[in-house]
Amino acid sequence: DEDGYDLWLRYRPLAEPRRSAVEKAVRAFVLGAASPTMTAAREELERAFFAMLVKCVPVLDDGAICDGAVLAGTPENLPLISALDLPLSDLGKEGYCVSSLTHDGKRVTAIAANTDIGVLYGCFAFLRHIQTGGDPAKVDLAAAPKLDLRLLNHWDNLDGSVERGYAGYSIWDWWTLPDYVNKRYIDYARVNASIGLNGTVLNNVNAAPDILSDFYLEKAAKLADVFRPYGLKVFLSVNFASPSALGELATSDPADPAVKQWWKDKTRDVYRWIPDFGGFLVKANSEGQPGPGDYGRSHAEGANMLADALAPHGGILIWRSFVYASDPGTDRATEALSEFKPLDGTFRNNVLLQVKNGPIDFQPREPVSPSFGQITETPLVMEFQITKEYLGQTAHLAYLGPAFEEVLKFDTHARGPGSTVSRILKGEIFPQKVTGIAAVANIGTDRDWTGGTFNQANWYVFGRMAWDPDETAAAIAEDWVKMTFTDEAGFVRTVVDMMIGSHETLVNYMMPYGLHHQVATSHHYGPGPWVSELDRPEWNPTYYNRADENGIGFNRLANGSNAVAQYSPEVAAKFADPHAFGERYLLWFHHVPWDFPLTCGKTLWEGLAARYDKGVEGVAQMIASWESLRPQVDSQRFEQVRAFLKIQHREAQWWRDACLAYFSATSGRPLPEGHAEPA
Ligand code: GCW
Repeated sequence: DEDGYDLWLRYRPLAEPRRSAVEKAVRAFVLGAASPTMTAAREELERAFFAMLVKCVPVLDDGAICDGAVLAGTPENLPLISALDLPLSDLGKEGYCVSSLTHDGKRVTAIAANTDIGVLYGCFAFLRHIQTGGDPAKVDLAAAPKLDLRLLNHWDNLDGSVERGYAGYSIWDWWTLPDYVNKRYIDYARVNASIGLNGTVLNNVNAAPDILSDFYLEKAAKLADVFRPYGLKVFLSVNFASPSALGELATSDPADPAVKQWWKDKTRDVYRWIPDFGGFLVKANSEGQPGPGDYGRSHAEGANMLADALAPHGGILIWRSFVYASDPGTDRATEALSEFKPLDGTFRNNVLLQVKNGPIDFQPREPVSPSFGQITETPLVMEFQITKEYLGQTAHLAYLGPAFEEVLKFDTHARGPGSTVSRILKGEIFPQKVTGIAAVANIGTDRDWTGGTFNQANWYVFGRMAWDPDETAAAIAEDWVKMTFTDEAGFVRTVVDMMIGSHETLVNYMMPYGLHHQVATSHHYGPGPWVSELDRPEWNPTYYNRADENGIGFNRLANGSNAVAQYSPEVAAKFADPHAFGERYLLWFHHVPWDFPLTCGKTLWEGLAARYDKGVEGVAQMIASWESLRPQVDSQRFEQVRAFLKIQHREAQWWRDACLAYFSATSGRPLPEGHAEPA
């Protein structure tokens, strides 16, 4: 049985004839001179092939190559690499190439890069090739990451709890650090390196000021030491009011010279602890967090003060654009851009603005945030959410690959057709000195890290898309399934199909046709479309659905909140067409009568009911698919997924019945004929 701890680095004994084929191609390792990273590479190769071949593969000295040698190194640490004429100049600092070739009459595999970390990434690429059934004697891989910063954001609190975490407690044990290094920290770094992630923000954006005390910095420094060989840089979230909150100054006003000096000194301390520290992440003047606005200063004044403290050390300041509630009369969807557009161009050049994928908050489906395309002079970092706060949390199977892909491929038309979000992130539309992408992690102390096997896939797909935002969700799912379960073709097809359809299925039973924020209060679990009594208007589901006897949906057109005007004219025109994009964003942008005719010929009310039914049916189909795979999955993971799918099925019905009951009551309409009876 499997407890899932190994995630996709699940090296299991190979069966014949594959074992012999792999053994023939992997007879010995020839490795570049040792360094912490090269040691990590060597250990990974040894661990993996020992497990897959059930025998030790020897490490040979440089020069002594044989048939089946695997050479891993850089031109500097393994001179042989220079003799091989590999396309290293295209690979940059983190890229790799892995090639089967003949050298001195010997058939060898070269894993080559310009840097040690590139070699480690190349080793993982070679292992993936083997794990996914590739020919061990015919390898031809070359890749370099398309984005510079590829970050996980942990919303981990110093007391060990995780905000919006559904997989146990924080894996950082602040009590026993720095003396005790849990092996899990090393595995965490390995796993992230295996998908090319290169940075991690250790603590919650709702940041405790204490993280900047020496007491915690020493612990964070220990984690940085553990992660360093794996290319993973440490970043910290900081509380904007730290100087005053820590009792060291009377104010945290960014215009105060003492405050500026405090941050300079503090930042210098941080770099003393962590010489290659990545930078700070800040949530300011958002949901009660302090910020420059508390002192009448702008986001730019606040961000620039911190950027100035970081600049001498080469550090990066990532400022979040997730702000709202400036004025209760304003459409929340417009607030981030309205706040930051006027500041565009006024940030220091080591400031990056981190923008959530949609304009509200990680809803099952949102149109792209208008900041992508409209913020043109400040580098943007995408913020996705891996943890499924609004998507069924632990148990619901929702593979996020297609959702990420939908956002990354979206054409903003910011500089004519082809101005996709992916290209904006890569700096191809507006020049960016540094590029990046981040996602809120779903990692915790659960044995399987993520509280369920299929949640692992969301960590995996984020890493792969961070490395290459143009990869497809389907191709990545296929790799993940092969590495996590088996590469048997029928099995892979069935599971990939389940995964690819799962996000749309969830949208259908939770919030079809562009509905959003229909969740119960605060924990965000389960339906609550009727909730209307919360103090902040923009927290109420009724604020978003606007359902009454006449119709439903949020009018964001020119005669409504005019949020469409924040997009380029081409995109705005499409959003203004209710039928565009397969009616995916219909009720996001339009308030329509219940009898509004849909493309399919149904009225909106009939269509809505049909979508909820379809969502429930989609889960039933996933159950049937999964049941058919029982013989091919170990019982532990099989039973967990099966039990989770049953929960999901029950809760899909709950969503459907609760939402339709509410909309039926508000519209005064009976459930459409033929609609499934409430469960
Ligand atoms: O998604 C919402 C969450 C908050 C979170 C906030 C944010 C960290 O409900 O828990 O706080 O967004 O992104 O800052």
